[in-house]
Amino acid sequence: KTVELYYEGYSNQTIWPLFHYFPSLLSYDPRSWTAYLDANKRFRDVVLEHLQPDDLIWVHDYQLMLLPQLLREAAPDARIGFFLHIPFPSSEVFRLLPGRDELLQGLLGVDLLAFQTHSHLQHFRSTLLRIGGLESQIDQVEVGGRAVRLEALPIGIAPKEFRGLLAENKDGAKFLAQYEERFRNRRILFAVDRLDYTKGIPERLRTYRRLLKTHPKLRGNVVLIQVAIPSRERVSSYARLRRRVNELVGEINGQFATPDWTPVVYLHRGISRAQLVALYALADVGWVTPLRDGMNLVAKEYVACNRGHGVLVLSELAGAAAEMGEAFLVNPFDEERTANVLARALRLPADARRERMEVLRGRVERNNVYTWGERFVSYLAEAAASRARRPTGQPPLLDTGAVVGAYRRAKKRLLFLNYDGTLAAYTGRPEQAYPAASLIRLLTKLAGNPANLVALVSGRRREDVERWFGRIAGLWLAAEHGSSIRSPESPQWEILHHALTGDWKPRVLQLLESVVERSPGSLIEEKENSVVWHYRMSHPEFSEWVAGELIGVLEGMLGESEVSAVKGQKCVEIRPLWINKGQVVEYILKAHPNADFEFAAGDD
Ligand code: GDG
Repeated sequence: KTVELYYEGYSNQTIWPLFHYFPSLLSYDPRSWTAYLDANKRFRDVVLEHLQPDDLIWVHDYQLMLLPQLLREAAPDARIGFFLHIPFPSSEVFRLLPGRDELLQGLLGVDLLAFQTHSHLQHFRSTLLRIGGLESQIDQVEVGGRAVRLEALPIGIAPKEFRGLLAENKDGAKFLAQYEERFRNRRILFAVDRLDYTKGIPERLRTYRRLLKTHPKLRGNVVLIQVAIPSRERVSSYARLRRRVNELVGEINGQFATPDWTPVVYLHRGISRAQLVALYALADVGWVTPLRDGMNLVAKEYVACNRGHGVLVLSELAGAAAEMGEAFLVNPFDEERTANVLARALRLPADARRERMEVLRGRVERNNVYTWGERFVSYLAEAAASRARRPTGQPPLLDTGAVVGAYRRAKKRLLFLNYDGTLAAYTGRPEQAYPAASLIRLLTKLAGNPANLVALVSGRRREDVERWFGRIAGLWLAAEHGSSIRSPESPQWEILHHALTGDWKPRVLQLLESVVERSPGSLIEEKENSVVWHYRMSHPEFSEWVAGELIGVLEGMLGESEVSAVKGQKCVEIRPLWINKGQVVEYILKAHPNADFEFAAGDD
């Protein structure tokens, strides 16, 4: 039951169609999600049973996208990599997936995450940003202080093993001789795919029909050999496809065949590897036109086995197209143009065919499956080693044991704690980030210890800080980045700096209002000494660009004044230059020169 819901269900009726840009074929049953989770957990349990300290764990493909994080939770130090064999879709398509957030989290449990192409990697990054709210770099993303390395590692084949079958006296060579005899004087177009709607088989057959219609001279002189291996036959969309392909083959042969010529030779079954390489070697055209494909190995196998006389007609929607620019690249949905490209490819002089094929072959030889595997494994080992050293881009982690020891030994401790992004996570709107009851309890306990001086140093307005934390006994409060401070003994705020006079605020507010108009979802926060434009809820890339533009305009506008624009976490704050949280530290240190433990936590 689990296998059916997990494999035929969530894997092949939900993820597969969606990741190949067929949202209309997506079907989703909530029970299949439970089964997917269950199956991934079972894989985890088996891996954990066998895991040794020096192992590398390499997880493959879309059926196991939850496994990395499940493993990470159970074995935090494990070295884990993941390779996705199918495309990673654009974020707008990924958005449609039930379970999308869990899948993203699941994948991010790795040290190394690799895709077939740079485009898939870019789609993943933009999905992280738009759906997960996570910024990333071209080759890595940080998740909770841990770096995840991102790579595009196109898979290859084992070219020599394929070609080996064509050596003298080998089975491949024998089949080739038979086929040459059988198809003498005819040019062969060859296609082999799993019978899958992503492979573009009906489109190819229709294109072939068009080719025969518009190029009558080809009739009797070309043969399309289409091998379609039965696949996932219990899924209804596959059964429908099978009927459609049968009909088309029947129609074309019925319309064009003559007593001594069959236009389409159709095999609905697998063939031996020896027969396969013989057909690759024979074919004048390798016709590889999926509607979407992670890579497509058939294209590479054809190139490896071809004797230099053939041409590769390749869909630009296959991952392989990124590395195979010397092929004839086509859009398989455009049947008219594809038919013309085929006619042109068949007319191409032998020299030009050989030239293209040689370049392609060189690349298939070099980027083979062994170099692919070695690269993956060495990148994974590197990524895991740098995680173990320290998370990239971050200051070194504090040694918790040492901090706790120093805390225990100290007689007078000073603790400076920032609020947003430090004690509370960022939320869409600033007012939603109120403190959890557990945080209030913790601060009450810390501040209640007579050996501690705890100061909450926030950028927020006095009212907010006071409303949330004003009743905690012994707690120092600092608001608006340290422009005012309140000691626990007095209910009065002490102003470290008085608000500036001058007309900067109305001018800045007017400018910000126009920016809010252009960036839906963004908002303005007004404080006594400063103004903030928040854009966490706005379009991530556009608003980042607007923030840069805004700072430029503000710099010109504020010129030599005492006020400047500072970029914060998804916000731009306009405030007097002299305001900074450091002055709170200075103020308190001066009053407590005997402190023997000073601890500050903040994110800005
Ligand atoms: C996934 C991704 C990605 C086919 N017919 C016969 C036969 N084959 C072999 C071919 C080739 C393989 O099956 C098919 O590989 P593809 O890459 O074309 O496609 P998927 O199965 O969809 O694989 C794909 C791949 O993973 C690897 O990362 O390229 O994009 O979808 O090797 O030769 N072999 C034999 N008889 C057949 O009739 N012996």
